[in-house]
Amino acid sequence: MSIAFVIHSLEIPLVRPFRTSFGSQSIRDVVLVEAVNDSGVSGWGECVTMAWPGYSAEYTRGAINVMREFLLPTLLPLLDQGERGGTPEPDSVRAALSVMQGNPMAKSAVETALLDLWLRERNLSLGEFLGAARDRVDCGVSVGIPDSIEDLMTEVGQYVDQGYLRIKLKVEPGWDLDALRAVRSQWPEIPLQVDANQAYRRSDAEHLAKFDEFNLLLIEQPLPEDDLLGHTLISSVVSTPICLDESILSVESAESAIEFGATTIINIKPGRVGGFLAAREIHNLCVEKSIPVWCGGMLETGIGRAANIALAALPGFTLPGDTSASNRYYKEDVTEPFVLDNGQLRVPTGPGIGVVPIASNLVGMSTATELIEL
Ligand code: NPG
Repeated sequence: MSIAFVIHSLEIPLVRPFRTSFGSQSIRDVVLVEAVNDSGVSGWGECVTMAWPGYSAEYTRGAINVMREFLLPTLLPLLDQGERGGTPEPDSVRAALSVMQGNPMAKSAVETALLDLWLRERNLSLGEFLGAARDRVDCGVSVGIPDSIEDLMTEVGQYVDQGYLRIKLKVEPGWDLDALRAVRSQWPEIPLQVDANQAYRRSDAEHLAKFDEFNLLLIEQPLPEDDLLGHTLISSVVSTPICLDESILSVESAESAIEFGATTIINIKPGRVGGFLAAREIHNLCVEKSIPVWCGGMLETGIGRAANIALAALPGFTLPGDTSASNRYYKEDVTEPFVLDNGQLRVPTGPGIGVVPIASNLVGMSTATELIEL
């Protein structure tokens, strides 16, 4: 048994530019990792980096480099052992990758491709493997920073009409209270939350407290990633629950943030925490500590989306995720599209992540393909 890896670089236009406090993108730079066993079965993982290090330190070209130069070669002894035992066990893959520091998105893509392959060989779905408790998940939608309040109202109106169960507004200093006021006056009841992507500072506590009047589910990541104390401090001034995203990098940082009073809700993204095994551990910790969790999104294609939806079906995911339908992002997805049904998406039930790329879409969207045989 040998495993070959193919790194697929794709570019897919977004249906509309997505602007956040860290920048704007109109084309999604996607990397798919394919792990192929010698029976020709492929497992797939999506790397959620962006082209530039705006959300976190990782970025796409760096991620490809670290996979090629370090992560895949690190797996070599494990894959050699696999000659007798097949695709390596998910825990061994995770342990082998953990000797390299950081780079959680690149690690998650490699780990997920091998996990998907391992599950397909066993005819087991990712949802079953992770412990999914439901067959559909509630979906929210994340609304980028538009050019005007008018554009915001049009975009939110479309999502409400499509049936999304919760709206998340991207905010930053200068684009917050007016946007919230406008959306709340039109939709007084809709579950609403905001995401600042680290754009505020401790000195903005009083300003953030003004968000309280809009009856938000949560304020996501108002302060920089490493400012846990700052989040604890603003929690004493702001009544709306604080939810951490960028700050939560591992089960240990999740536990620290919870114990420290820096967060009462957690956004779990497999890419940010280094894979689905780590994501499940954080979920389990949060269930034990009665901390609600929800599944974040990174503008994934159907490959990453399928896996995220399996995760979002775990019992502790009690808030709608950023797990929107394919047409929220792309005119054409790389897989068969995920279609919203009553505000929900169906958890894939096929082996592994349950979906594969459509071959012609993969070719049409491809900018580079690299074969790595270890
Ligand atoms: O629906 O996938 C989605 C987008 C959700 O807002 C969203 N993601 O900060 O959470 C985020 C943001 C993001 C997108 C971050 C792309 C990084 C890259």
